[in-house]
Order: sequence, then C-alpha cells, then structure tokens
Amino acid sequence: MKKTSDIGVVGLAVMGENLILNMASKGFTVTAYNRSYNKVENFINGRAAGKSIRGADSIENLVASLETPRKIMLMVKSGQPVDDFIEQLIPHLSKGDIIIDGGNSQFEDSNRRTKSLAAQGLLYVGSGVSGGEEGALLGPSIMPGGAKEAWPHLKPIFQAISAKVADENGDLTVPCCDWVGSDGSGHFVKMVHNGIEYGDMQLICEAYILMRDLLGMSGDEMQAVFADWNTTDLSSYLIEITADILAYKEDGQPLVESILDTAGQKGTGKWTGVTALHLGVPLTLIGEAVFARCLSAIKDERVQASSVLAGPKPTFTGDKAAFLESLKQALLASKIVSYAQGYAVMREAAKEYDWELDYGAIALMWRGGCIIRSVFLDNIKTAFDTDPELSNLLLDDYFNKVVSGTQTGWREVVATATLQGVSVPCLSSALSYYDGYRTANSPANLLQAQRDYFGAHTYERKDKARGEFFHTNWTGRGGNTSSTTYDV
Ligand code: NBP
Repeated sequence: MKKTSDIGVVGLAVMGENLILNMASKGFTVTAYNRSYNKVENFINGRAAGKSIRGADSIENLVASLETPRKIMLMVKSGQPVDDFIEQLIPHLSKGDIIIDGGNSQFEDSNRRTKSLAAQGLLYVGSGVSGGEEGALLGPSIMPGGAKEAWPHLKPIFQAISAKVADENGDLTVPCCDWVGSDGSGHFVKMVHNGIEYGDMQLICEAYILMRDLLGMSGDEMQAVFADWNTTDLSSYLIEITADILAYKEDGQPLVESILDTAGQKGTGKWTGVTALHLGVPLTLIGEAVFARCLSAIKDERVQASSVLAGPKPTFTGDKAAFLESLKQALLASKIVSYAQGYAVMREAAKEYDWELDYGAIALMWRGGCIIRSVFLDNIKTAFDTDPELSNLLLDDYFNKVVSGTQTGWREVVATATLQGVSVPCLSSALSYYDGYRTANSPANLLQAQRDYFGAHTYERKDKARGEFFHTNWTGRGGNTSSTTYDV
C-alpha cells in the first residue's frame, strides 16, 4: 500500500463503505474514518482486508495520512453532523485542501459552507451521489459542485468510480459524473434528481393500481406488462425493478401484496417541492408525488374513510389490451411532463443563484448509475444539446411529437380512472399542467379582478402595455388608493 492515501472518507455506513471499496478497486488508496471507531476496526478487518484501505483512529491521524492537497469526503448523515465534522477538520487542514460532502445535504447548506470555507482558504465541494448501495460499490452517478479549483484534483477519482454509459462506438467509457457548477449546485441537481425519482415511482404505482384494482390483473400478469414496457421508450431501472418486485413470491404469493401501504420519505422530495414554491415554478407532479406519500401514511384514517365516503367501485368492461397500451402512453407523457417541470426548476435556480448549468450534461450524469437512469435521458441530452436555451422540454420537437402521439390514450386513462374512482394524482396533474401550459388565454384575468376587487392589488390590461397597472373601484365604495404592486 502507498505511504499516503489519495483520499479520506468519513462515515462507514452503507454509502461510505461501498464508495471506499469502489475507490480501492480502481487503484486508489483510501483512509477510512468513522465517529464510532469500532466500525473502522470491523471494516478494516472485514470487507477492507487486503485492499488499499487503511483505518484512522482520529481526525488528526486521518488528515496526517493524506496526500496534499488533502481530499476528505464526508459520507455521514446530513445536517449538523456535516458541520460538526467540518469544524473538527479545519484546525488540521492547510490552504487548498478539499472537503467533499457526498451526503444528501440541502443545497442552501452547501452554498453557505462553500463560501465560509473559501474565506478560510479551503475548497468545499457539495456532491450528490446516487445509486444506493450497489451504485456506490459498482458505479454511482456523481454530481459535484462548489469550489471549481477542486475539480482537477477530484476528477480522476470521481470519474474512475462513477457509472459509465456507452460512447458512440457502444463502449462503456462515458462517466456519469461531471462538474455541475458553483456553490450548492451539485446538491441542487441531486435534490431535483430525487424529486424526479419520487415522481417516477408514484407514476409507476398509479399504473400498478389501475392494473390491479381496475383491470383485476394478477402479479404475474402485471410483471409481464412491466417487463414488456422495459423494452420500450419507458425502459428504466425503476420499471425493471418493478417487474422484479411483482414477480417476487413468499409462500407462493406476491410479497408486494403483504407490504403495508404506508410510504416513508427522507425529505428530498419535499425539499424539491418547497424549493419550486420559493422559485415560483409549477412542479405539480413531484408535489403530488410527495403528497401521495403523505396521504398513504395516514393509513388508519383512510381505512376509516373507506367505509364512510361513497364512490364508484372500479369495474372495467372495455378492451384490456387497448387500455394497457393507453396506460403505457399515459405513463410516458406524464414522465415527460415531470422532467420538463424538473428542468424548469433547475433553469430558474440557475438564474436565481447565478449558476451556469449544462442541462445536457446533467441528463448524461443521470443516464447511468442512479435510480432514475433510463433510455429516455438520451433524448433529453439531445434536446438540450440541440438548444441549450430550451425553456421547456415539451417545446422540443421530439418530445412535442411523442406527447402529441400519446394524447388520446393519456386522456382516456385519466378520464377512466376519475370515472372509476381510482386516485391517480400524478397522471392527472401532469395532464392538467400540459393543458394549462398550452392555454394562451387562462382564467387568471378573473383572478386578477378578484384580487383587485377585495384588496386593490391592481391588474394589467390586454389592451395596454405590460408593466402598466390599473385599479378599479369595483363597488363604488372604495377609494382610489391601490395596494403596492409586487410579486413574491
Ligand atoms: P447514514 O445516513 O445512515 O449515516 C451514517 C453515518 O453518519 C455514520 O457514519 C454515523 O456515524 C454518522 N453520524 C450520524 Br447517523 N449521526 C452523527 C452525528 N451526530 N455526528 C457524527 N456522525 C454521525 O448513512 P448512509 O445511508 O451511508 O448515507 C450517508 C449519506 O449519503 C447521507 O447523507 C445520505 O442521505 C446519503 N445517501 C444515502 C443513500 C442510501 O441509499 N443510503 C444514497 C445516496 C445518498 P456512527 O457510525 O458513529 O453512528
């Protein structure tokens, strides 16, 4: 083993351990450290034995074991533990040393940390890492952002350990990792990735519930449909594992039907929704996906409501095969809307925070290694490579054509689900967004009139220049004083 290590990793839970093993397998020497030292000992004597991995029993020894500029990657619980480790590391580091936070930190925290460490001469990188346990070990998608001077030092390690997708010759050489941008942009992109993951998962769940409860399909029948969809434009990791899950049996019965229908969440979907609200970008599908998890979590209340509230009992009398084809179209169209909305959030954030984001490169980072990896991301990369200023993915020729082709099926599925009383919040909100986005004359004129009527909030007129505001004394009882015109 080399005398000094190429990188140190703090945090020996599932992600840290597997990333270290991945790094060692690519020829790097790594020092491992963990708050609870027994995990270091167990790791060094267990999975790390015989590999280019050494353990450290203190932060001081961790830092002393590293080549300069020192590179230390934190793979710990996000929030206070990250700040605590940064504070512990600082006294031992020198100018130009690099701290990377590879956990699921909030991007505002990474904005703050990048600035405060820069003021101390240290380089901070907030890096999204996606792919779970297997990705960390065999090749995750990595989304680093922050102090760009750190990138030349990290690039050889990060691109070596990341997932690879095929180049134009079909060889797996293109890394799913590139520099994202300044400050917390890496964590921002990872956050949007996770939000999109929430949306994709909920869309698949809505397709499943329609198959199970409306079409009355068995686990094996549903498995066959998802396996078939995985050979189409919908081909993706999440569709693939859904087919696997539906096929998995315990005592001859599908295990999935024994799992309690209450979804958990660790916050990244919620952060994406909250951020979209702050930025004023309609992120309706991901918002619905988060709320669907919240609704699922109140199981006892739902069980009670199910015997109190009336509604149709789903029954299907039409052509099953034709409906399944429509369902596939609905899923594809809704997924396109979800990505269009997610990319719109990134575009607005780039404006707000002054980031230069390469949207095609982001699609490529998500193309392999991560949970939302799918064939479909190739088309997104092409769309943004063709027009880096594309304001909405739906306006790209390819996606416009695909969505147009799905219209009849998409509308039929949403209408049928609604008439039959099956809740499909993501499929339906996607369609509603699509119809709202293509509406030149919305009802917001009435809304502005209402605002002006009760609060003198003023309005613009269709027959006057933009930026000129008017107030009407609607009742004859108000004065001429209007409220100040501003948007938040
Ligand atoms: P966890 O999120 O379970 O974190 C475990 C690590 O955090 C351990 O090293 C633990 O030390 C340390 N830690 C905790 Br918990 N509280 C601490 C505290 N107050 N002070 C110092 N250290 C503390 O591990 P993980 O699932 O491997 O995830 C690591 C990071 O990567 C997280 O930010 C996570 O959100 C992110 N992530 C996870 C996945 C995934 O699939 N699991 C995927 C992508 C990203 P200890 O051993 O002493 O308790």
